[in-house]
Amino acid sequence: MDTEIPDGVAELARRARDVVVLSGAGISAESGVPTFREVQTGLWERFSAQDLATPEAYRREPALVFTWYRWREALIRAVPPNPGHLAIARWQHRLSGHGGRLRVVTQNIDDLHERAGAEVLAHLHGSITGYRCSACGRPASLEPPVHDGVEQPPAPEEPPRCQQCGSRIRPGVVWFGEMLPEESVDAAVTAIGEADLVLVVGTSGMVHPAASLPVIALERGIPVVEVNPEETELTHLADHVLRGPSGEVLPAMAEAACA
Ligand code: BV8
Ligand code: ZN
Repeated sequence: MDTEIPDGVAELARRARDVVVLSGAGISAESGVPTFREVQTGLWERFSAQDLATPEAYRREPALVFTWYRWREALIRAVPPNPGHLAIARWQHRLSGHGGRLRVVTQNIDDLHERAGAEVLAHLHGSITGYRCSACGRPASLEPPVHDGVEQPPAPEEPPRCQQCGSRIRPGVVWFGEMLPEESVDAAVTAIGEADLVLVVGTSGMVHPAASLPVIALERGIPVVEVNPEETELTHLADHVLRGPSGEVLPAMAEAACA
């Protein structure tokens, strides 16, 4: 299905010189990475992602939480970027070659934007590969996990210990109740403050403070385009809504922009 982009939006894409893309889990859905809203399966059914993505859960059950992240990391490493990621990368390259820029601000902890060839300005919620010591913060580089294609995480394994201080290693992600990296938030706020077009792609707009970033664009009176198959908490902020999967909509947007 080649997606039709309304003329008004195609014109915005063509004219934009300073684009910001705010992406959420939905942009990786077509690569096969489950979004946060999708239910967990099997023995993990009793936990919601929300319950596991917290410092309390890690303190209470470090092996369970650590294993869940290692399984998610293995899954992410096993799937390719999809046409939506590739379209953003193409658009970014085209703009930087013509005196413009496209900056990516993502809530996602996967590296699919990067593997599609795009530069990412900010990972607001950290990265699945950025393991560090839970006490002294020393970065830890772990061997990539094995992905034997199982539908659910393996039996919980104890996290490795920090070589410096012996404390447990934790995932380099921002858990619920934890502050977002200040430099990431500042970079995102600055970018949206300078943009002439903001795309909000594949996010339910339920997690703060990331969800409040598009409000900056609204206050500045610059156009906000939502790309999502469903209505979200941010739909009311958008000037234009493209109701469809990002893997189909974004290539059509990039096509219009690069025409
Ligand atoms: C903080 C990393 C200060 C971990 C994540 C009450 C009101 C307001 C706020 C709060 C509140 N109570 C608590 C809070 C604060 C809390 C929060 O916002 N809670 C929400 C749930 C109410 N926020 C925090 O705790 C943040 N920190 O506020 O610090 C502070 C400090 C101390 C005490 C209090 C406050 C930290 C938030 C970061 C949490 N970490 N990720 C990990 O990944 O394991 S968030 C995680 O969930 C993801 O990163 C992502 O951001 C979020 C999921 O959201 P989405 O990305 O939108 O994904 P989702 O599954 O929800 O939706 C998918 C979308 O894709 C859908 O719209 C779907 O339609 C669409 N889609 C599907 N297919 C496609 C598609 N779109 C396009 N194409 C497709 N094919
Ligand atoms: Zn340490």
